[in-house]
Amino acid sequence: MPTALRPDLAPSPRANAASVDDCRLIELPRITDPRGNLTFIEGGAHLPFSIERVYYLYDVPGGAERGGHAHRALQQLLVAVAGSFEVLLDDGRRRRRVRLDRPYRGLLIGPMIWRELDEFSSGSVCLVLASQCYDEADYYRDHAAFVAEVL
Ligand code: T46
Repeated sequence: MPTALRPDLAPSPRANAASVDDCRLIELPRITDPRGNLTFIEGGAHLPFSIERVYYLYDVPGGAERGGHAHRALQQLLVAVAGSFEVLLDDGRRRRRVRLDRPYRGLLIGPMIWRELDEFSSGSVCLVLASQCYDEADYYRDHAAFVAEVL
């Protein structure tokens, strides 16, 4: 029997699991101007989702960490609209760190990716555009429970 047809080698149910490699940086439009620069984000044009919620993290004290959870369905775009911070991405198998430090660059994070935010610079602001309104039931706040779900 050809290998491709052997049922014991069929793709596992987790074959389409979310990967940290699916989290991508998006370059946003930049209108440069001597009066100051402008960047805009349109749901249909720049994001694979329509924007249902906007929130932002600010006045983050030095050494603080945010996040520490994954979402079942939520998609988000994170932008360092001021200053910089780092995002640790974790799909349960691999981890990757991304630094955000430009107001015209966003990080897209899909469902089932654990994220932790740290290394906030003084005065930094993390803008988040989200595909759904806040719903605590969408969160995995326990890392072991998240890993058990994705592996
Ligand atoms: C994420 C990172 C980047 C609300 O009531 N509405 C909201 O829209 C949000 C985001 C939070 N909250 C409440 C829930 C908690 O009582 O605000 C409190 C702090 O939320 P949390 O501890 O989840 O905040 P972060 O900064 O750790 O995480 C947030 C988002 O929850 C999360 O989706 O990816 O920012």
